[in-house]
Amino acid sequence: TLPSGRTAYRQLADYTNDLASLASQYPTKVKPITLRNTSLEGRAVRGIEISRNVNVRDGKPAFVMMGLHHAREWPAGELTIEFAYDLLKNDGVVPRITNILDKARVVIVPVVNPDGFNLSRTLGYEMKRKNCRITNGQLPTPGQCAQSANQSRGVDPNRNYAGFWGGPGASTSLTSETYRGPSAFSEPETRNIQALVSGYQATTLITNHTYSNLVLREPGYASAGKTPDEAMYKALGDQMAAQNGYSSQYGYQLYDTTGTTEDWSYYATGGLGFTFEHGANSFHPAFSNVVSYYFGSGSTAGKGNREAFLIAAESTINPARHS
Ligand code: 0X9
Ligand code: ZN
Repeated sequence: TLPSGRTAYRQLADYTNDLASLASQYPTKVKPITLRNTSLEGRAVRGIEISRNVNVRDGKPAFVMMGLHHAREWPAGELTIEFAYDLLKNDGVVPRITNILDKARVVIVPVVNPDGFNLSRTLGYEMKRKNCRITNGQLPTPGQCAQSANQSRGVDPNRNYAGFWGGPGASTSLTSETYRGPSAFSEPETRNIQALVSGYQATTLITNHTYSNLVLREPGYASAGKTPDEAMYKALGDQMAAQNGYSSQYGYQLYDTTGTTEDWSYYATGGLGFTFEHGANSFHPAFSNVVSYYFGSGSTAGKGNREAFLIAAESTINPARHS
């Protein structure tokens, strides 16, 4: 059973309610966060910060975990919020978790792209990937995003960051699934994460996606070359992959991209950013798969992403020990 006890995919309102109820249930350990910008359709983008005495500004290092840049990748949001439940349920029970709350801050944003997710999860266009940009520089009118003529429009939030923006592996066409947008950080979703990751000075981040069973690190674009932190970056990726059973590799080994989350975050902040691609072959398989992704199954039984996420959180406390 998942830490929250859920047995079906959440809708957007479930994420909103669950974040709010965690904040009211654990007022000294959970601080609600509203990101800087509303979405194009006017939705708040919400998260929580988790730590011991969370309302004290003590400068503990931060691990940021996000889900649902891509609307159809439903397990990405589930795994992100389940880790929050796990930390809060097992603080004081599991010593590793107690230690994480003592020494670090964990920042959880399960739904980066609420407009796209709402369309995919609730309004019937399940394969929606991008945001709800219909015309560059303009807000969509109500209902416009759901119209069939517009479903293929939108900016890919994972091509809109300012890391190598404008390079290969991203499109200039509004109807392409990898449309980069008219300029870097043109979209509220990416500006939100820019402000969040910069504000927390996140030393490690995971952006959850589906699918392909991968732990991806920089470079996302082969010509960028290895990072100066390659030894530490690889060691951390490999340790996490040893737990969830995925392949630990460079982003570009999947394919070249530019403007993805960690293409920006690593080079802008020096924090170690990873894209996790969960699952073998489906963007949102039956919900029971989420349980396996979280706790492992088969050769990874008892391990899984839970253990990988714990390692990521612990890495903020002492990154150097991973080298
Ligand atoms: O293309 C993406 O944005 C990610 N895959 S997905 O199927 N979830 O859309 C992968 C991006 C990872 N980075 C690189 N491949 N460079
Ligand atoms: Zn994705």
